[in-house]
Amino acid sequence: MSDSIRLRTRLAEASVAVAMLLSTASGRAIARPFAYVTNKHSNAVSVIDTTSNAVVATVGVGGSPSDVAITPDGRDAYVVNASDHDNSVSVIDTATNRVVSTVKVGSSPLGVAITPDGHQAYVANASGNSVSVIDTASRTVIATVGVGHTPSRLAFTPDGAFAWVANAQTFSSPTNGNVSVIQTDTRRVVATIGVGDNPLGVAITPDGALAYVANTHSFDVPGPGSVSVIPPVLGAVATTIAVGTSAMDVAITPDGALAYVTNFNSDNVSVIETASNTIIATVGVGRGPLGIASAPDGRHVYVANRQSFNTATPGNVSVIDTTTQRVVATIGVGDNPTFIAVMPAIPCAGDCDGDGHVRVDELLLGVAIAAGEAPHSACPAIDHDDDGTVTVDELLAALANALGACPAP
Ligand SMILES: [Ca+2]
Ligand SMILES: [Ca+2]
Repeated sequence: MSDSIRLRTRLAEASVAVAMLLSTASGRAIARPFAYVTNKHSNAVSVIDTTSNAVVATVGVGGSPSDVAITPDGRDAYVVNASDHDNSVSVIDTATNRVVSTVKVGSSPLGVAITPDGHQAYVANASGNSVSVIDTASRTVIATVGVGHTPSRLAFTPDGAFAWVANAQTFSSPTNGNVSVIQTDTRRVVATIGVGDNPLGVAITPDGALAYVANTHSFDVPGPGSVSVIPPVLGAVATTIAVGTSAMDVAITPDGALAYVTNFNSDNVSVIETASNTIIATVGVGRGPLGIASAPDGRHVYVANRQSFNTATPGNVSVIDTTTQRVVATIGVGDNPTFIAVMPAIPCAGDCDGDGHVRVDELLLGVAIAAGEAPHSACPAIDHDDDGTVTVDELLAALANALGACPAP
């Protein structure tokens, strides 16, 4: 028997088994991405179920939690604790919503980002003028990289080759800022790019073509915010877009089409079309919008409305529909919500349409692709390791997802 006939025989047997087992399967769960919001004056993180927009957990962390990032596998949330008493990162296990590790970093950590491969977390230490590199397996600091003055937030290029660090310079007066570009394999700063005043937020499009930096103007003096648009290949600002007062953070939708910028002292969000780099909408949100993040499906963005910079005040999160550019929900959280991260989509083997279920027709399509009777493009999700071929193991993984559930979230 040839290999191809043997494979087809096994696939035919598998598809019969699938059909029989599915006839008795029930109660499959839908993937539920969760959003993690830091509450600076509550010393806690609120966990929002994005399918219901309800707060499902509140996790105590260190003092003055600032930024939060979630590993690509969705298992851990890294929260930086900016308080002088802490200068640490709390690692939250997202399955239990408990802090499982606390890692000491540099002085006044404000920003955190995780490499696309999930192996390292980079933490920007605002008073330390440095970036701490944490190995996520051992949860220890393995390197410290000197950067510019008052590093605030950071982002990785999609290939993980570079980390972009926004250096705010100061939080008090308008001061021209810059971005340090760290080459991740050597952990050296290979470029410094001048931007606007007091840059804080930084995000890079999924295709790596453009970086967006939100320039606050000043944290203490409300003033005109702007966004610097930088093609990484150019290594310099190509376009500057005027936005609202005190621009803080920027989030880009997964399709790369839209960039959302929070304007802290305008109580609104500027929506930039990346193809034209023009503002296509301005969305009123809560008071003092600061952190912003897109859901993995790109249908909604989540805005942390901090309310006040210094006074402890209960805050909330605005949910913006990215089709209508309207707020569709407001969620009460803790005091002074500051930054927010939404779990990435966890790939589900065999879920061709990404709805969180593997149906019989999706399994049979997978079998047809494996047998060469349907194109790979008909369901890339069946090729779980993305190597171009569909193996029996991948079909069985899809079968397991059909019988049980797609992986959490
Ligand atoms: Ca499906
Ligand atoms: Ca494969």
